[in-house]
Amino acid sequence: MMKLTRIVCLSFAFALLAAAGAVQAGEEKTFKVIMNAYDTNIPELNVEGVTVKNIRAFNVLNEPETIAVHKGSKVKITIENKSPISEGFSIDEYGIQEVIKAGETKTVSFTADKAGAFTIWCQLHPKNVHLPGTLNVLD
Ligand SMILES: [Cu+2]
Repeated sequence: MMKLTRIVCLSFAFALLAAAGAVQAGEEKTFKVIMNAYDTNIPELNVEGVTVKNIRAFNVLNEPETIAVHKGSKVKITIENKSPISEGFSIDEYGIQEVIKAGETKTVSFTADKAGAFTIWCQLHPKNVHLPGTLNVLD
């Protein structure tokens, strides 16, 4: 009876370890980024023939707020563009460069195989009209 109990406990512990290992190796993380335009007091901007008035920043809102994953994770980011014009979504170090049209949603998927803090930015417009985001890949 004692012996049987020990065997059961051991196999349970092993199953837990295997599960923990599997979660780390193939970890999949899903994020949502919302790009939006906010009214401010600076002069109008004409982009793609669309005049945007009183707008300074095209903000990047993340959900959850911080995009942080462990190295080796599979990352899926859904980007929704609520801005009145096309917006770019770039992470240079990962070779990601997307254009999302006004009102559209796109999804990018990649494996986070490089550790570090990487800027998420819009390649279509001057950097000073945007608040950039960050992808954090933890070693
Ligand atoms: Cu932009």
